Amino acid sequence: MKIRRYMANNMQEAINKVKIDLGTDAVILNTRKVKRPGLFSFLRAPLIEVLASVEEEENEVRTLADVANPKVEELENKVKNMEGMLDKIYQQMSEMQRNSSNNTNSNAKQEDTTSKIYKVFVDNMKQNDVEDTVIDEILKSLKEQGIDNNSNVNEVFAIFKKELINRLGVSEQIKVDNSKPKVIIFLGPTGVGKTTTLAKIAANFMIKEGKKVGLITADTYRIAAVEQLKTYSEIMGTPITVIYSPKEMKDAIKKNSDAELILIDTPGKSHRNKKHFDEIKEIYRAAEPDETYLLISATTKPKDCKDIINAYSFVDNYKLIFTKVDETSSLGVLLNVRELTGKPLSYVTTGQSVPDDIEIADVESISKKLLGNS
Ligand SMILES: Nc1nc2c(ncn2[C@@H]2O[C@H](COP(=O)(O)OP(=O)(O)OP(=O)(O)O)[C@@H](O)[C@H]2O)c(=O)[nH]1
Ligand SMILES: [Mg+2]
Repeated sequence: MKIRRYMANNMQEAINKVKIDLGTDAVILNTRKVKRPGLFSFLRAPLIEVLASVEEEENEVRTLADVANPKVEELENKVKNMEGMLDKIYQQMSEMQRNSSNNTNSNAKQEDTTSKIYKVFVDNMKQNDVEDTVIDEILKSLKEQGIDNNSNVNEVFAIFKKELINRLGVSEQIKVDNSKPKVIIFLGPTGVGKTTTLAKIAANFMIKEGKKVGLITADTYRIAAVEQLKTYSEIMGTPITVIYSPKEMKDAIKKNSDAELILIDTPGKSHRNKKHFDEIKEIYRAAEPDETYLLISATTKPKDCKDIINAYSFVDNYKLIFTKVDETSSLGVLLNVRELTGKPLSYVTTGQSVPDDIEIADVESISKKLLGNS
């Protein structure tokens, strides 16, 4: 991937520079205002700095399914850390088992070892902020299945992992429906990453899968919000329709009827403010989406998660996207929310870069992470 930095007097000029230099496949990674150098710089408008990137290999076609994005090395390191961590646990456990069998073979000792092994994984889930009620459910389920008395570390790990994989369910992603445009709406609390995630998904489908994507934004409350999505849409060369009232939604969807995917961005409105939040409901109802994605940050506190889930209970069917998993070392929120809602996991986002920092939610690796203590 080629990454370049551009300075310009305004956004349009910056975008033109990016397009000329990197072509229309380029993607904006970041924009910011920069103070001009010099004594009287405060008298003049700031410069715009744009960081843009383009894939270097022309024929390289990757899909989201490839999960392994340019951060393969980083992921490999994570896996290595995980393996190291599990090795450590195994060593601790084996030591414990040896000691207990050296001392005596009594049933009491055996039970002690068993409960210590279970405790390691329970503690690791707690460290990952898995809620106590969820852990109780897991232990209850193992008991009911008669698999709560194993003293082999590998087997206990496998038992917990299987239970977590089952609980996290099958991860579901956006699929293009060839017969008609699929209308998809993105909902979630303020600043959770709706616009960025929508841009990542749009870019992945357009650039990597060659699909026709239409963008609609109902977020006209902040100039910056429309600009943000417009910038992405210009770089990707796909149109964006801005709607100023839910009444305009139907026409906006019709206007994009030649697209395979129509992605709708919604404004960040606090669910604590009823009047503002009612607008979100109106936008949602006007869209009559085929699919809805609720975004929750992996850094959200448990109590706030519950409030968010309650607030969005007006949506019958939605899938879960967890954002900002790069900002936390504990993934408990993913399991807690899944337990509370029963809704399918879909994607996780792992950083600010468009389009790379998004992955399919992989329930196996999430389960391993929940049982580790790295
Ligand atoms: N670290 C990290 N930051 C992210 C991620 N996704 C989005 N962000 C950042 O979070 C901030 C808010 O992102 P937006 O996409 O504007 O969020 P939004 O939900 O559209 O915000 P509103 O429209 O104001 O509600 C930006 O600075 C993003 O770069 C992520 O996965 N990891
Ligand atoms: Mg937004």
